[in-house]
Amino acid sequence: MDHKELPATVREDYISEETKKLISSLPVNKDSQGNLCKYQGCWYYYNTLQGAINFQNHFQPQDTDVILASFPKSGTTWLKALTVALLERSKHHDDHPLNHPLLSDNPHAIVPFLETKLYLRTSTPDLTKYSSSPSSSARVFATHMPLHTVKEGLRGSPCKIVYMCRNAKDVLISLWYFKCKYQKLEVTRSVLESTFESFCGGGNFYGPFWDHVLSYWRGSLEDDPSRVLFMKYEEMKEEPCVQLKRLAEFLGVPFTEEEEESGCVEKILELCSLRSLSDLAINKIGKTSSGPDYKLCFRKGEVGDSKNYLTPEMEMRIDMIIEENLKGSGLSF
Ligand code: PAP
Repeated sequence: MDHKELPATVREDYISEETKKLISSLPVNKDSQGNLCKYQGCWYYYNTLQGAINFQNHFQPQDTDVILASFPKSGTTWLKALTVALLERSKHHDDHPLNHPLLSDNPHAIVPFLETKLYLRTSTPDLTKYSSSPSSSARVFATHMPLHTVKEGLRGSPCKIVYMCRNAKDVLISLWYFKCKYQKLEVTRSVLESTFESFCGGGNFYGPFWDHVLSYWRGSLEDDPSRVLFMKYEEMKEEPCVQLKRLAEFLGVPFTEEEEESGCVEKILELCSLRSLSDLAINKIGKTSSGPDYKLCFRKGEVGDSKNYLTPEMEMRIDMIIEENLKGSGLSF
């Protein structure tokens, strides 16, 4: 990819003098797209670091805010869609199904990322249009930053945070595919191998994966459990109704008996399914102003797809790294 074509998140043209000074004191690293530095235990491209710092210094939380967090390729798009559908459902009964925001916009456009979208270029973004609906006061934002970094921007506000995690091997394969498609590279074993090495070394964008996951896992145990909800992609696939109800309760919008009887849980799951979302015109042809085509958000969405690509040696190595790093935490995949 030509440098001029690099996504804004990867470039280095928004960083302030202060951030440049900070970067000069941080560990640095490089990948095929650009330079990274390690800030508060997590690797960022420089513009994205600026976005994270802008967020930390200037975000004004509201107690009703909802933050959707994840490591990239862990089910963020799905979590955004489900959350929007849950919070919007009172406004979208069967008589107005076509008005639903998910039918005309991509989940990433409805729920923006804090550090890579809202705060990337500015410390004073206009957040007024991000309420989940005009009648509801909940604003919904997303992030790939680890919990301790997010918390600095929340300044003690009791916002609700939902984390979606996914097993490392499927995340890796999803990253590989996305990287090839987004950078218009051929999907080759050699790109897989370099993505694998960088993932296992922990020096990849937002890595190390295990520290990211652990920040939220520990937060969900140590903080007030009504504050951080830890969800797993695999559990969402395995028992979607149970997990959707869990999410609804956590967000303070539990399903009523009447809703359950009328099939509302199943309708939301259907609306937010990979098949339904990827079939919509907006997701087939739309794209963000600076980001990838929306169609790249959707691939297979399967659990265990990594088996089709990783050699037994690769699997063993990644399993060992994850096991070693999660040891004693009580978290397993
Ligand atoms: P992001 O980090 O770019 O936001 P994210 O949405 O977290 O990506 O993850 C993309 C993965 O979620 C893809 O997985 P795959 O490559 O293994 O197929 C994508 O297919 C999957 N995905 C997207 N939407 C859904 C959905 N509605 N239901 C289930 N999985 C989904």
